[in-house]
Amino acid sequence: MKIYQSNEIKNIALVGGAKAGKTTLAEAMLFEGGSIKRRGSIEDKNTVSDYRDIEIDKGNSVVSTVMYTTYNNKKINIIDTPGTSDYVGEVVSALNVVDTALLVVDAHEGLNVGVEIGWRNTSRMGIPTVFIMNQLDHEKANFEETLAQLKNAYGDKVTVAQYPINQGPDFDTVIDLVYMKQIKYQKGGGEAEITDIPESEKEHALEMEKALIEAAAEGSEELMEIYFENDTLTIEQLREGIRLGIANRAYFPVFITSAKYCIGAGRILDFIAASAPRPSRIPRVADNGVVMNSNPDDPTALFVFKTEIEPHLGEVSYFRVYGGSVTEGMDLINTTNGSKERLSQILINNGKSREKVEKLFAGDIGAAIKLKNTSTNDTLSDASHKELVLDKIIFPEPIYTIAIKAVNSTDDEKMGLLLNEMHKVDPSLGVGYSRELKQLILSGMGEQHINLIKWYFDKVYKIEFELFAPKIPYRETITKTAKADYRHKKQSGGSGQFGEVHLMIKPYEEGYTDPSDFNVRGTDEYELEWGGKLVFKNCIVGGAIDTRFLPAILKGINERMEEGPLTGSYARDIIVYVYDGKMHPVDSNEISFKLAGRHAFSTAFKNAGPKIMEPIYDIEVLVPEEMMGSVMTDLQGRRAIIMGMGADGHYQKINAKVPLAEMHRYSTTLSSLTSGRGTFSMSYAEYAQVPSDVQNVLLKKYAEDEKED
Ligand SMILES: Nc1nc2c(ncn2[C@@H]2O[C@H](COP(=O)(O)OP(=O)(O)OP(=O)(O)O)[C@@H](O)[C@H]2O)c(=O)[nH]1
Ligand SMILES: [Mg+2]
Repeated sequence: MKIYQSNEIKNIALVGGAKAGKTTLAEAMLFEGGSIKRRGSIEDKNTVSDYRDIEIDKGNSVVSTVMYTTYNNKKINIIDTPGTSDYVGEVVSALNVVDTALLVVDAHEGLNVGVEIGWRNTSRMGIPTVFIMNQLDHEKANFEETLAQLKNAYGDKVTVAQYPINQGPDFDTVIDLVYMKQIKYQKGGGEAEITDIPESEKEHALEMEKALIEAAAEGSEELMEIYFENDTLTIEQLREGIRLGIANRAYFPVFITSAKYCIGAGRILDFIAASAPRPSRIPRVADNGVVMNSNPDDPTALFVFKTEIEPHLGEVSYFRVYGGSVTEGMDLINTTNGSKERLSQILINNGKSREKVEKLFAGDIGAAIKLKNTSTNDTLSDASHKELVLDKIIFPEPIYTIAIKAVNSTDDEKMGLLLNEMHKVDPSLGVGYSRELKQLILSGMGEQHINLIKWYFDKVYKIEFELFAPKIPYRETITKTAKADYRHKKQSGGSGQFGEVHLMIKPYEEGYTDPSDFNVRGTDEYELEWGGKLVFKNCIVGGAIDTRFLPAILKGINERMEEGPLTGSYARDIIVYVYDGKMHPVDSNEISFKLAGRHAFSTAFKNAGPKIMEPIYDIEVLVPEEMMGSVMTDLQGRRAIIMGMGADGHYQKINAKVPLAEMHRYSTTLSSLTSGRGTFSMSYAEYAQVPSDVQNVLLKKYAEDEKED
């Protein structure tokens, strides 16, 4: 394998909606680049990209696949991503390490939700984007309509580079506006026939070329001047303009293909090799502010963007080189966690087939196996650059949570280990045991994401499990002041137990004042592990209780705070004034005061207008205008408080505060209300008191559960 220099490398990701043809297009590109001799297909379950058992079983991509081919002396690294929106974590990690996105649009579906999500991700991350309109061979393919939709949604910067002469089942010929030639492809790939544009097409082609040249001229001021002067650009100037325009996201070319018949894939490689941004165009910043531009003269720095566990091989860590070069056998330091790693082998992949290489230069993508202590998002650097920690991928926040339990409790431990492994491979999947809820919680991007876990447990690990709605982490608090006292007294044989505590509790709020009738002698403020505060005040006068018993009283109160008197949930935001009590010269001890403190606190709590609090989330929903009505009605049914609404491109954005208890399976509901077009994100906002009708329901349920136990 030839070793490619930094300026001979291009990195692209295929993104877009499910079934647009990304995997098939990747296959066609590998074929045209000469990396494979035969093209596989989704139907025959033998593509390079969809090689995993789960992908063969489901007939679509589930995780991203790293591949490469070569064209015109360039190495083109291709990452094929899954289109199903629940697998967006894979798309985000791929977009983090490529310099161009190919956004694949299905020519008969037109602008669908997959294209919209692809566009949103590439624009949010500022990735140069090329549209590939695929499936031009489809009997319902409609180039003009699809183009109009793209222009309408994303503006005139969407400009055609090619248009079809014969779309539909006979599709094989295009007019290429960069070359100003007609290209007739062979169905199945191979050498295309390039001829002059026929007379009948000339006028139309010139008109279309003009739009392309205008768009390209906007690439730089210099080109703009040349264009004004000469009214045209030379092909070199045109290419330069296209290159600059793409890199700056000022221009989004549209190419057309039929991946199924291998039409157009070679031309795309040709275009990528010539005009797609170089690796140096998209820098990665390090924690210390150093900007890594994939420069081969910089110190070596690798960023791990993906981890996979392969049968017989173990952990495979995919990385991009952001500085210097990496050679086989090199010793590196994982600057994220400080451990040493040796790259015993460097691999480059085409799906499941791999070859060893001796060296990779900055900008390139490769893989390492059997690293000892390295995960996705870690940096591996030259040992003399311990401070070089590259910016991490920010994975989307999970929006779907579910509790999981093995049917057979002997599987519990194995299940926990497997889930942790799955999290390592897919950081957008959250796994954690909640001590508070006493449930193992999975969180992800939607029901389909969780279904992947189901698939692995059913088909591969043969572990039976159940899924439940996760419990809600309620809190308890008080709304008014109350006093209580408790005497703990026990006389059994020898020494007895005695402790008496008088206390008052009051809701904690910022800027509170102490009542004037107490003489506060000491204040301890605790930030509770589960949020909120406990403030403990010693107001004892005349030595009614020894100070040495105060920690025991606090302990008793703390125990009750951990298991609130209403529903057993954590209590928060309470000030306790211990102002009186009694001791016995012989029988008083810590346990007595702990119990007295605990009981006095419980009684006071029940008389202090106790309230259940629930977690509230900020949610942001994006929906097409015409679907606003049904989405709003649904939100109102979820006790949502609408905080704002407004246009966001072609969408409406709704910001609302919604109780977590009402958000269960919201992603599934939103998807069915909007035919998959609505998306949302959510993040924890605050705790708020539940309305009294909800509180009554919760109290009743708690009482019933207690009875059952
Ligand atoms: N007619 C026609 N069918 C195509 C074309 N490209 C792909 N297909 C078919 O469309 C279906 C989906 O193709 P894939 O390549 O799996 O699409 P994808 O975009 O990778 O889909 P996901 O992995 O689910 O995101 C398969 O049945 C393909 O054979 C094309 O150019 N023309
Ligand atoms: Mg695919």
